[in-house]
Amino acid sequence: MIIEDRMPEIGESSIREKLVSCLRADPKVLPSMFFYDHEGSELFEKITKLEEYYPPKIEIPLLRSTARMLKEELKDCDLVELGSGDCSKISLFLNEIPEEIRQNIVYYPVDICKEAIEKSASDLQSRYPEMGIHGITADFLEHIENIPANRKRFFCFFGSTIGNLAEAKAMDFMRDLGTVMNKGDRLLLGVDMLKDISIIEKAYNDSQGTTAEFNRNILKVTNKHLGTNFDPGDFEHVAFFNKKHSRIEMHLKAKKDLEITSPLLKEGIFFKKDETIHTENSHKYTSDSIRKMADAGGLFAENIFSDDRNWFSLVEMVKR
Ligand code: AVJ
Repeated sequence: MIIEDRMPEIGESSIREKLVSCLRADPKVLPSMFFYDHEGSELFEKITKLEEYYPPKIEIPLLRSTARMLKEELKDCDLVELGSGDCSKISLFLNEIPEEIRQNIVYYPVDICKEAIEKSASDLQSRYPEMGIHGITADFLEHIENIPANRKRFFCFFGSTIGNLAEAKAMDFMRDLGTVMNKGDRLLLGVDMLKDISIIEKAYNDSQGTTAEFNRNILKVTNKHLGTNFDPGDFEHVAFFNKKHSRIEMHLKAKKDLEITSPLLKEGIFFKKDETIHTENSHKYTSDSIRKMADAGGLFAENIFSDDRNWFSLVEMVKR
């Protein structure tokens, strides 16, 4: 097992600069990557278990059935997972792959979080001693070319994480990925599909308030980095479907006029009552928008594996 660090050191000062410019923008935003500190990751874990949050409930059985369909494609390849996290999804997938095939796979988990890679790669190695593992810490959204290319590659990007990217950014990402892929390389992309809007909105407005807590946690993360005095209780969780962009938007809405201060900032950050911070987009796809993404990467959507209601899809794309 190899673990390789390809993360250029991102300094705390550039994180602060980023956060300040987002909070001084009009309208205010916070990048959704800041949800995931330790507490945020635990809250997201809790979300995945909620009754209303349907995506993992469909993606998990779909991963199993799709793996059984794709095992021939996995022969003698480098299996590269973007945003591998705790590797729980790939292990569902690998479980369905015969050991003779696993023997000749090298699995490359790629994640921004070094601790996640180290822990999950060694867990996985003990479950699948016959398989090669080469973990890489990298921000694949910024530096996809940091992933080594040796053999035929099979990329996986699960969880509809691509849905966090606005349309233009998703197209950029697909183009960059398409550029590093060689002819015949494949991508299996998890996407949450457009469906009855009330079902989508419920998934982001759960009755226990876990998504609200997850949303507000971004303010605590901001406080840690920026020394600000955000009180999460001063903000209301708002999540709604934006039809024009086919996405759920999450916002935090100020309950009253506020001035946020920090010893690190010369000037305060001001909120009018009802002013919002846009914290996340989660796009919902159709076969048309899937095709557009494939086109952007010079890829062909060869198979769309879905559940019977077509709520979530694993799209198999091939580089032309
Ligand atoms: C992890 C990005 C797929 O967009 O559904 C869950 C994050 N946000 N509830 C999503 C999330 C609110 C999630 N992704």
